[in-house]
Amino acid sequence: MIALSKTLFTTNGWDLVTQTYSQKQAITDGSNFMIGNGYLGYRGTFAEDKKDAYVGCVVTDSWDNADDKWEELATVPNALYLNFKYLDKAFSMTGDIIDYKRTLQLKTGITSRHVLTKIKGVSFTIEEEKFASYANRNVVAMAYTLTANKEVTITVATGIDRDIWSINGNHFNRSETVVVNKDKGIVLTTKTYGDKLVVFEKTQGLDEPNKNTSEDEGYLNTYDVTLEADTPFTIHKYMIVTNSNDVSNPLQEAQSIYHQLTDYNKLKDAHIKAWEAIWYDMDVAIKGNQVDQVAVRFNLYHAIIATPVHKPLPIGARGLSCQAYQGAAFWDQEIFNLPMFLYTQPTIAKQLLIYRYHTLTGAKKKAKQLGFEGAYYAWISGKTGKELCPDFFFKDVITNRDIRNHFNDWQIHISPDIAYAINKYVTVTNDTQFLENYGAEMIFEITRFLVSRVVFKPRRNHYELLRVQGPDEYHENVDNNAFTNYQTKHTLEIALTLLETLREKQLNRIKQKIKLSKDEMTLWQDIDDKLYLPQPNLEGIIEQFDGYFNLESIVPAKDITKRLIHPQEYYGWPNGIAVFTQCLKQADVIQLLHMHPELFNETIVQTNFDYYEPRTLHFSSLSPSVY
Ligand code: IFM
Repeated sequence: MIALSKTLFTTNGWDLVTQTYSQKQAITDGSNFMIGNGYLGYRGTFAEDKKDAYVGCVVTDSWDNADDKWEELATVPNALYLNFKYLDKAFSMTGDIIDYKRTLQLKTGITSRHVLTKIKGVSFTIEEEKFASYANRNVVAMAYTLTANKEVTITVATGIDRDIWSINGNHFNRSETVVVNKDKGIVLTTKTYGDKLVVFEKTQGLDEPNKNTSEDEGYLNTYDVTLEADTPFTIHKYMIVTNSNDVSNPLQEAQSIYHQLTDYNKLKDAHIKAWEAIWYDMDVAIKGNQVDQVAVRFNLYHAIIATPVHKPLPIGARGLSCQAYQGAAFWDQEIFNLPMFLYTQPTIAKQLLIYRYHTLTGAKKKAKQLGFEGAYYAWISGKTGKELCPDFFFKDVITNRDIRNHFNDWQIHISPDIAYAINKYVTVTNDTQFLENYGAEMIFEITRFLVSRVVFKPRRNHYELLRVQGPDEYHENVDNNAFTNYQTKHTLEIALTLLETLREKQLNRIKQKIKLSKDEMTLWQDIDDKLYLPQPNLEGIIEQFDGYFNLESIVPAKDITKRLIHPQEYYGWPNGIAVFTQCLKQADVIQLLHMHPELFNETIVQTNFDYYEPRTLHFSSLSPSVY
């Protein structure tokens, strides 16, 4: 066993193993050990777990606003709930546990648990296995095998647990129950958009229930089961999820899947084959260091299961692991997720960009609302591209007052970041059809936005970008953030090159469609010629934004934490402890140098790395990988 952390191990560079159980770890374990298939994400929880263990199945394309503030993906009732009682004592992980091992096989996307426990003098072994099917993405399957060391009769309770984890409240207005054989289905209607989500259970291996409970009792059936001594007894359960955003009749679809599900092992074999094909394209093999190996595969695994492939939808910044970050796309999607697909499964990269094309109308609306032209993409983008980032989301924990952050209207680099990704996609794939049908139009609209956003400074005879927020989110309302300015220049150059290189007929069609005038294009050239680009100073350091060098330097950056009055204080705008210092939240100038290796030589890169790294707090998981 090779240790990955104090409690996590690997044996073979593929499996993530723990033998430590702690309720305090429920949030982290639930995310680390989760399963998913891009259609849904099922948290790493156990069959008997309830809401307090953060049980949740997050479903794509189910955005709903439960509390008038956070539009987020819904979590649906848990159709894999199952537990047993012996002599009225229910099994629990907090009971007498003699042996425990939990595994996530990154190779197959199958998670399992082995437990040996004693209840009232009888030893029970539980083998539980689950996977979010890649053969049928509407299905999560579970095999639950119980063995007792003597003949006993137990009571099994299983069904659909409605009381699930949802961070910002209940997302469903109505629900109705459907019964098929001894199993149940629920048709749920979301509050904001009235979407219908259907959740069905299918149970195999149990006879007739002795109690078929009502909706109010939580949709659970109970069964009396006699276990023969030392003889494994297996129950198969399937959770089926359908959505009216995918099919016109989600109930009919769920029922049809219900009837198709006959053989657990067949479904599992097809699932394993699908993962074999994924890894064939995407695995990164590292010789020697098994910790790095499993870390890379762990990251790939989570990025893969987070990515919807059934239709153009965003990759949530936290994938489908929970509702935090609203199941929505940030710049993470283009800059951090897309490249791994670009070089391995370019059709997925393309679909992510087509998703951005579908949100172009939303981006144009946002630009207009803020007084600009073209396409200003949502900082937090759901299905339609409407800005999902609320004005207020942090609290000043000392005054208890809401903080007005400006992620939604000042973090403008999201738009050129999308142009950057489009250009990269086309450069790598040479997919001119995509460029002509979608890419060029997006790039032109993004350029229009940037052009309407720059400010001309006559005495300096150049254009600047004022009042922005770069990747370092602790410094809002800054001028000429180097990252943003260079990304803007890059977009202008892509747009100007397209004007030269697109096939004439196609270019004219796009120009007509978006009413692109000659004057506009002349202005693009002028801005490209005269956009202010911060240059390395005499020591070779690029200033992150105007005035950054005048701020207090704290090295190492972590020393700043000593200034906290309250452990949960927000570090950034308008008055947090980082604002008047050089402490960065995450890679910013280094982000620029990472994305544009053509701009500066290695000495400049090294000099900036040495300067900025000690000043960086790495308080975003996007930061260490870039450094
Ligand atoms: O997009 C990131 C941002 O750069 C840092 N805060 C979290 C966001 C979502 O991951």
